[in-house]
Amino acid sequence: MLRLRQLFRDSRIEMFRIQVRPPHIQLRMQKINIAEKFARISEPWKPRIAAELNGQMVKLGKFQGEFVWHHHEHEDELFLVVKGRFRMEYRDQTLHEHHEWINEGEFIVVPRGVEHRPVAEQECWVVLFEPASTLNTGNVVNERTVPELEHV
Ligand code: NI
Repeated sequence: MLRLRQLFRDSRIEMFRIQVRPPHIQLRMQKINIAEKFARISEPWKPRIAAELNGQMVKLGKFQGEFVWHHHEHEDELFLVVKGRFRMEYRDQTLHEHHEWINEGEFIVVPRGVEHRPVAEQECWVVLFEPASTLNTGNVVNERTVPELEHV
């Protein structure tokens, strides 16, 4: 009886072992606590990589003040506000401007080619979802450009 129980236990361990995935996959499956990650970010306009999937990145960024006018030639960008709010400003080829407030719990997708500038009067926490190739300042390169993003 004892032997049988032992055998059963061993076979369960064996089954479990088969189901365990290689370490790099296990790492990807770690859950992300958004508030915890944002607590580690101090500088505004410097998004950090929280996760990657299907060639896209989930980035976390603090917005405060005015960003730069820019557009992205090839990428659509998703902005999801998890704390605070920000104003997304747009302008077309005739330089006609309009804007929209994105509040906590809301998101917006800015299509490729659309000139935009996020402005946050107070600190705002934003989750960005966009292709890995997306440069934060798009077609513009200046002091706000972060060519290589760090993980958080
Ligand atoms: Ni952009």
